[in-house]
Amino acid sequence: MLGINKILSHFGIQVLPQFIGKDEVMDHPIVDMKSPVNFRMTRRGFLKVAGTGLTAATLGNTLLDFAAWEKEIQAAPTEMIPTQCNGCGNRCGILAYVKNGRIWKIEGNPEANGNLGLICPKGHGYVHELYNPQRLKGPLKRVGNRFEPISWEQAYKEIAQKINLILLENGPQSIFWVNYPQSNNLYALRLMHALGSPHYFTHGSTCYTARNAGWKVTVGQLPCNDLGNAKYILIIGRNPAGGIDLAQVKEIVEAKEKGAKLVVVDPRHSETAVIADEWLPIKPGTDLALLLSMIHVMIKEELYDKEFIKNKTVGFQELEDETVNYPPEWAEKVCEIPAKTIVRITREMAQARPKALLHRGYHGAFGSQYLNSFQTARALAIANSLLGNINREGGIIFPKSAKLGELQPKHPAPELPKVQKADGTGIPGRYPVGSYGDGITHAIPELALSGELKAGFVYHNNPLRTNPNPKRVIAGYKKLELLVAIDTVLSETASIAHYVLPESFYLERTEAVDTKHSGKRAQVSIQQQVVKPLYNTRPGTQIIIDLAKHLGVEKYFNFDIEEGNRLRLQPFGVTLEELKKKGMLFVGEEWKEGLSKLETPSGKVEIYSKALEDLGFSPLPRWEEPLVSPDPKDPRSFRLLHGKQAIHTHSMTANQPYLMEISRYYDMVRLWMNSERGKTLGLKDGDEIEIESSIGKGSIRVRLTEGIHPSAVWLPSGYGIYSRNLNNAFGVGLSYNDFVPTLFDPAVGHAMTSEVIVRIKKA
Ligand SMILES: Nc1nc2c(c(=O)[nH]1)N[C@H]1C(S)=C(S)[C@@H](COP(=O)(O)OP(=O)(O)OC[C@H]3O[C@@H](n4cnc5c(=O)[nH]c(N)nc54)[C@H](O)[C@@H]3O)O[C@H]1N2
Ligand SMILES: Nc1nc2c(c(=O)[nH]1)N[C@H]1C(S)=C(S)[C@@H](COP(=O)(O)OP(=O)(O)OC[C@H]3O[C@@H](n4cnc5c(=O)[nH]c(N)nc54)[C@H](O)[C@@H]3O)O[C@H]1N2
Ligand code: SF4
Ligand SMILES: [Mo]
Repeated sequence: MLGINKILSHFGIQVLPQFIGKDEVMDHPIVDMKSPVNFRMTRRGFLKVAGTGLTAATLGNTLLDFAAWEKEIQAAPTEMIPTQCNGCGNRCGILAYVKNGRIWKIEGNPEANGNLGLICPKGHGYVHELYNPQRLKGPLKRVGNRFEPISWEQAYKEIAQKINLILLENGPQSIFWVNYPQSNNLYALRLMHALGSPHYFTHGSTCYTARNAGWKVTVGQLPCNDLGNAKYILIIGRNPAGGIDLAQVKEIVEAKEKGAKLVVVDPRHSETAVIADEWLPIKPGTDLALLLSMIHVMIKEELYDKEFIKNKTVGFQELEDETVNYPPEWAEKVCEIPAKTIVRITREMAQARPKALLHRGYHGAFGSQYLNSFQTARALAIANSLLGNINREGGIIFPKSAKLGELQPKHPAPELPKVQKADGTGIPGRYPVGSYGDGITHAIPELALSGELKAGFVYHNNPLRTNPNPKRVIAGYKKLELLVAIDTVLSETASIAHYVLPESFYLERTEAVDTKHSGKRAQVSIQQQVVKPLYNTRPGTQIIIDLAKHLGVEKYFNFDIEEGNRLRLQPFGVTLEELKKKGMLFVGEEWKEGLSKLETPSGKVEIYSKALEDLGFSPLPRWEEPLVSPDPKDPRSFRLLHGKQAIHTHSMTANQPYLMEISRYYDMVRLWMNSERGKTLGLKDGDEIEIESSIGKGSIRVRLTEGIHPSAVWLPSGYGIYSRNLNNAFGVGLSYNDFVPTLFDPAVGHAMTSEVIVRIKKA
């Protein structure tokens, strides 16, 4: 295994100097409140209202007659338009109701695979952002230390001029685009390819790339869970009731009602642990040890599916040889789950197989957290394989996917770029197991500081707040000759951009047709316009097409959103009109049980991976310590964990007044610490503490609880906003990213965001 030097030095870095402070970003007088992009009402605006005759007195009378007003509103006709929520990446199907041209309410679309008719609190809260006066109202250009309004045409012209100059001087590989993984990502990718750049990124390296890589190497693709039909569900560090997945929660509840058992392995008593039959508070970073010893028990007691192992896997013998080293008594010492419990739950799972599954995971435990995350995901896939549940009812399933129609041949695709991706994803000797499609987004600052990247577009992403080590990220993004942010508000990232292009709010725009494949039958879906845009904003797809036209690559973008959507739907035999009426439609065949050839080199489950061995990595999951661990002799030393609360999404909802009010009301902006550890530090519940890591420090109030492993503290991840333009969120709470150094896992390149030790004391 490659050592720490590779991890820290790949981009020529050490634990990093802080070039400039966050204060510098905060101190930019970002929006000139007196300019026409004013967020307050201008004198002219006031006079306009006054001119309608609505004087204070008549307004007063209107307000007094509330009952009449309410009656009138209730009686007004409503129109229902199905669309997709944009409160987080789940993009649930919703039905939006409009009255008098305003949003009246939203409901879950009962047809939608991903949410089965439900909506979460973030979804309800985020709707109100449509009317948030802090929204961007038109394109902005940075002039010195302030923003000035600029027309779309002029913004496009100036951006294109600058990009073309940079292309001429530095070549196409100096330009990048960061996209939230969403429906128009193929258009953004097409734009980068049209310009000759391979540099398209998503947020994956701070979210899921280790998990995806583990599954991909082992079974060829990322599968889903058939939770609704499972009899035994073991969830390791996934919290669908807090890191919301509505369909999963519904399916878990249904399975439980049918008698299924739910076991949650989480150092923290999560929202999902609340509904579990058993909660196993594991020592963070040691899930690999638990899995290796569960595998040990399955093999030793011959509990596994012998036929599946014989016919559908390679490397079982090597696995047996390796896992003799991991008896439950060994695992107990490492992961702190009693050996007896490990043996019992393994036997129970084997009894229930093949309708027993270990959840495929997401972010929290092994998405992008630890040095051993990739091998943890491999061990998880292998443990499922031993249960013989792969693509079986009630097990781990390969969902049916819907491959969208192509724009070509009508609109030829640009050639693939000839240059390699500078982040090294997919390249032997660099990050060969990393996802080329996602890239290593948190390497962008390094690549900007080294001069390899010169200009970039950041679309629906906020790396200045959502990537680790903000001071380094700020330094990197500030070094760019051109930064264009496409957002709906002045996020941290938008606040330092040279140009800010305002995207229409999701309810104001029709987007590229999307596919959903979380269920047993694929769906196509559409986000469509529900209300007219309130301001001078445009849909993302339109912005991509407009940019292409100005950048001289219009021949690849000779279509509009609607034509693109019709072409996308072509393979499915459904019309755009039908889709618009329903919001989502099932397409393609129903899922069927059984395994044919897998997308791995051997076509089978690769317990032993020759490909990994050839790349210099362990071909089998082996126990590997986390990169760093708290000092057991220091009462102030903890591992810093983080995670979702059901009412917030990443960095994008903290500014929402209703959602933030819930945070305040329930006192949720606190750091979780084990009560016993708190006592040792002389702390009482609610006390202010100081927290410090090698790269940052801050203070926050503490929540003392039995519900967290003593070795760790846990920070809710939706806070710590430092853009002054988001004044409802500004300065509330902390972000884990303020404490996490810039790290790159040697195989995948993920950010290892839980490999951070903090010291805590009473403030
Ligand atoms: N409310 C809300 N829901 C969301 C999102 C959101 O922002 N807000 N975002 C969506 C996205 S992009 C994602 S990636 C998912 C994330 O979904 P999850 O991965 O479920 O969410 P997290 O809160 O990151 O982590 C889940 C749990 O992992 C636990 N954990 C931390 N370290 C360890 C460990 O070492 N071992 C084990 N076993 N457990 C550990 C945490 O205590 C936490 O309860 O949520 C999606 N849904
Ligand atoms: N602090 C913090 N960091 C995190 C996480 C976290 O929870 N907290 N989670 C990690 C995980 S799991 C993930 S997946 C990543 C997510 O990382 P990001 O994608 O950067 O996270 P978001 O906060 O969702 O950022 C979205 C940005 O898009 C903007 N936005 C919202 N709606 C629209 C829209 O309709 N159009 C446009 N153009 N912009 C819009 C928001 O204003 C915000 O600035 O972050 C990772 N890092
Ligand atoms: S989980 Fe909630 S916020 Fe996310 S898309 Fe669904 S309803 Fe919207
Ligand atoms: Mo994520």
